[in-house]
Amino acid sequence: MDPRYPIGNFAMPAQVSPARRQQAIEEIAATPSKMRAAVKGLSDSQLDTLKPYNEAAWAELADAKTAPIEASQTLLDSVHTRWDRLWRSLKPEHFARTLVHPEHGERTVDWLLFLYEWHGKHHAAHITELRKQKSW
Ligand code: NI
Repeated sequence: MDPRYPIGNFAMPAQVSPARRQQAIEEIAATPSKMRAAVKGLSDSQLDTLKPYNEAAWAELADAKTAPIEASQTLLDSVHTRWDRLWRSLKPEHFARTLVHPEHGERTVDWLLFLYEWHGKHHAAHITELRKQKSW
């Protein structure tokens, strides 16, 4: 397994339905508590070991290096509180709307939804897989 992709690469679901969208919204809503559980009980030095799996440049900034993890958890909670309301406010037709992603070009709102469903699981798995590997 490639440790950078513990749950594999992102792929759009083969079939998109309202129920599948709802599942993605629930998964995104659960991300902050899953991250909290994933890092629970880790020491500062164990948390530093997680850095190689973070985005390289971001991890070099002073706040990423030195801020207590609770600051990041609170940030994640806040972003997801806002985000959850946004996702749940969308009507079925909104998911087909297009946007231009700076790296991926033209995509749909559905793509963004499923990408972020994957993204939360992806980062939580970085931590849980490393904990397994190190027996933390
Ligand atoms: Ni990421």
